[in-house]
Amino acid sequence: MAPAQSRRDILKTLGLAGIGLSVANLPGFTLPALAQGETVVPFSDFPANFNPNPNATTRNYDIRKIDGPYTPPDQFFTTQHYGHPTVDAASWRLKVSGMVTSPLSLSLDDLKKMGNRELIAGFECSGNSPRLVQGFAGNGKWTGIPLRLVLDQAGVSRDAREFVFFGADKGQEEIEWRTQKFTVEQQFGRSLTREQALSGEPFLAWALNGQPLTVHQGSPLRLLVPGWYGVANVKWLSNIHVQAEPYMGKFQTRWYRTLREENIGGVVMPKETGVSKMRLKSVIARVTTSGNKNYKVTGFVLNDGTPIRSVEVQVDGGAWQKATLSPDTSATYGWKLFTFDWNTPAAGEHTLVSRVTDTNGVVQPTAADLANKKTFLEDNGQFPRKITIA
Ligand SMILES: Nc1nc2c(c(=O)[nH]1)N[C@H]1C(S)=C(S)[C@@H](COP(=O)(O)O)O[C@H]1N2
Ligand SMILES: [Mo]
Repeated sequence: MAPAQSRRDILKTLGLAGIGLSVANLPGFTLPALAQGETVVPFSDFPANFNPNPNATTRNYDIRKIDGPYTPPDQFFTTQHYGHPTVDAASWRLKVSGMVTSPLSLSLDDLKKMGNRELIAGFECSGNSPRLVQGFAGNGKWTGIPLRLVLDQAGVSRDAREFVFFGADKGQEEIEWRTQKFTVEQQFGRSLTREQALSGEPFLAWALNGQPLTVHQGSPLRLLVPGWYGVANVKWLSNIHVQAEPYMGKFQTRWYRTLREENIGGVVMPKETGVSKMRLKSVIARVTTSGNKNYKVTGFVLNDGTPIRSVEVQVDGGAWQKATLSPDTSATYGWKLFTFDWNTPAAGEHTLVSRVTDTNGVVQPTAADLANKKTFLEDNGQFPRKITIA
């Protein structure tokens, strides 16, 4: 078993120890920062080969390091399909084209003149799972403006139905059609329906936690669709194209869908759905102790913004016990942190698992409940963790 990680070790990993900063005096770091003398108890099922940086442009967040409501920008998970495009901030423009009365070409300064709002939103990649120790998730305070302001300025035509968001990143793709194959250069693109795009919720962000977006985060501008899986949050946003017909691009209609078997009218059928809103998930992120035989379990909840009724923790298959939701993370679309006091567990190995229920009565499924899901995206199953108490 690996030795327990001390508060100082955690600060070291965060790169703060050497510059004399402590968790306590960082902004926003209230619950669940480690208190003096608290140590992290290692999970015995945490993969020894966990690699937070598998390649130059991908980063997993090590959720054991959750230290407050917001994920530090330099630790926010990151991933994309075509690598990082080169975007020249000075000549970059956000274009709005298609079925609008006034096509637009806006600089970042033009956008900043339209307002300055904050949005607290967390998200996970729809591919986040136990395999990644749930590290493809994070929570941020974003600065920007509602998408609606830009669309209103452009004047959306009455017959417009579909809003396509293109990133500046592109790649070569083979498109199969019947017996033919076409090689095309394609920009990353995702779409929203008219109702979704004009709802007032989608957001155009240029800063994360008060700092301009990094290249990883999609500088200079990205879309955020609160409550949706990460794929909706188009980075390096360069063009919004408004059209009447559904957008059929690869990342809209082929890569980001889920195949389930469902009973439809008495017949079990395959059913394919597009990845959209985040499915209700809770995750145990870490266990800490102050060395007095009492342990604290901390985790997060992500979902589509529906209020949460309860989070419960189960130890070794026993009764479900209520966890406490942190008052520091009550924003509708932010992740919700929870804690659970686990007092005087016996020495030996234990299994901990959490489950969340929303106010509609939807309960986080078990892995067994998800057996009808054939493809791996949208894995919101309960996430058991193993831990050894000395
Ligand atoms: N332009 C562009 N935006 C993109 C992607 C991409 O490949 N290109 N990947 C999406 C996916 S699948 C995810 S999970 C999130 C990741 O955002 P992050 O790197 O800021 O965490 O970006 C989304 N936005
Ligand atoms: Mo993703």
